[in-house]
Amino acid sequence: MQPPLIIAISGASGSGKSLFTENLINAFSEYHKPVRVLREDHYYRAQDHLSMPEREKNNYDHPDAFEHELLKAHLSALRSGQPIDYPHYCFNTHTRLPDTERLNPAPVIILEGIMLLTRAELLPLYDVKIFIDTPLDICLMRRMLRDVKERGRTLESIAEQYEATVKPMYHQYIEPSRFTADVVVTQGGENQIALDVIKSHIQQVLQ
Ligand code: UZR
Ligand code: MG
Repeated sequence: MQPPLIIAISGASGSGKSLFTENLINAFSEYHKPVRVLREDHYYRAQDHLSMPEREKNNYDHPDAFEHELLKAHLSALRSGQPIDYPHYCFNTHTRLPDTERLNPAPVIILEGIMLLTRAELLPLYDVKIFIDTPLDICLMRRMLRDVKERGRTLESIAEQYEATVKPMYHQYIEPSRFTADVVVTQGGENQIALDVIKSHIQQVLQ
């Protein structure tokens, strides 16, 4: 079997990574599941040994908050045709859920996450590197709406996190990682031309 095509999609929190990924997968709905998605969020470190207040104080916008060693091992496994035990993470309790999910390799693997392009040792594992470049004020607005609705946050806690880590860490880690990308996508997850370009690249590989 040919090794999978691995596509990394990165950008700020709220930039439209998940939407871009979703729209890309939908473009392949007529195929028989050739595309598998892995989310970097699932690789946030387990923090069962910490108290809730300690977990709340953690900097989740730093590359070290992720178990990239495990992600790297999983990518290598998928490349060599092995299945992985995909972790699941809970944003309310800030730690891993007890159960993992057995995932088999697929011809195309899409990875999405904020710090994917910040680690030199991960870059050679990606075949295509995409950066979703959305103005930070738009990212913040989306993040506020989402985190209240889906992640059980208050506006106060979102504002605090934004000032303390999200914004400074974006400038320190995520923004510079843009220059490692093969493709920079403006206008977020619904940029149809960008979706078409990536889609035809994937189709070429699938043939
Ligand atoms: P996306 N995050 C949490 O709020 N709690 C956690 O336990 C783990 C992560 C946030 C994190 C980051 N930051 O900005 C965001 N903070 O999840 C990344 N503060 O997720 O790319 O889906 O927005
Ligand atoms: Mg997302």
